[in-house]
Amino acid sequence: MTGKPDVTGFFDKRTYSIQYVVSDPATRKCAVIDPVLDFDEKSGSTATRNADAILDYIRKQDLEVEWILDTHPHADHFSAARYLKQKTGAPTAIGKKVTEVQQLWKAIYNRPDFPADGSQWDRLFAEGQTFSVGSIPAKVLFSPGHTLASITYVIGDAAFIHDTLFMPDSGTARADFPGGSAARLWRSIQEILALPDETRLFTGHDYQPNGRGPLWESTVAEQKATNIHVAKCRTEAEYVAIREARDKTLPMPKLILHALQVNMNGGLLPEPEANGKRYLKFPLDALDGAAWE
Ligand SMILES: N[C@@H](CCC(=O)N[C@@H](CS)C(=O)NCC(=O)O)C(=O)O
Ligand SMILES: [Fe+2]
Repeated sequence: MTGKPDVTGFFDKRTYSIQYVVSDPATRKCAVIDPVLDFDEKSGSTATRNADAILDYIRKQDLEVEWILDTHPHADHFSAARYLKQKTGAPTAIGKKVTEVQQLWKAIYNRPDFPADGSQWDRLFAEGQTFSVGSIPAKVLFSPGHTLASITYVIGDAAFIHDTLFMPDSGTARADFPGGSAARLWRSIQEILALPDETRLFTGHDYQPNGRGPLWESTVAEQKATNIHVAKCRTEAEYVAIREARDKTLPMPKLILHALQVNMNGGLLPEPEANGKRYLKFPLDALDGAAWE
């Protein structure tokens, strides 16, 4: 048994997202984390370029997909979990609290019949739940704050922390989406920073501060020493003040209203109407107080 998975990141330039293939060299089993389904909001076109590149890599590396995992219901892109399930037959999973996010958003979209029960995924992970990727032990930590349902996957010596900490020069994720909380994000970050210093941390976005090339891997020790939002904060109150002030200046992600209706449905696009076309639904004046571009 090895506790050190191979980790390959796939950077999506359109959304600054990092998608991961995490594999066990001993058994060639792998998990895919946070795959992106491409979407162009200007033309309404969808595509599977990112997901197909991941499938291509998996084929070339002779890997077998054991899990398709999401860290949280994303607000800036569609999840390709359903597409990858259809292609590989592997089970999809997300954190159990996704049902609370579904409750919130079914009200925002006024969809009283939407089943907010998590039945759109094969597995809903509870806090502390264990599973494995091949022979590598994996564990789920609840990491709410950015969203209510956010989780961290600790797989061997690697933690997939998505939108909690970004790279040290980029700080931390925002906490102002419906159900978000800066104080809870601070506590989730402290839990991640309590992992062993050498733990490899893989983030979910890299917004490339100062135009540098994309980066996504750090360690607990590096984050503790140099993360621009965390290293200088002594207390939760200090962090919350910095986070909330910054969040007030951030416009909503350009795809938040597109993405949540798809992602609360496990990445399944709306069913086509009688003419064979799919349609999205947009609430107006539903996200009060958001900064304008
Ligand atoms: N400009 C991006 C913003 C995306 C965004 O808000 N990303 C979230 C993660 S889903 C975040 O935490 N951003 C932190 C920041 O922009 O400082 C978009 O429109 O998609
Ligand atoms: Fe996010």
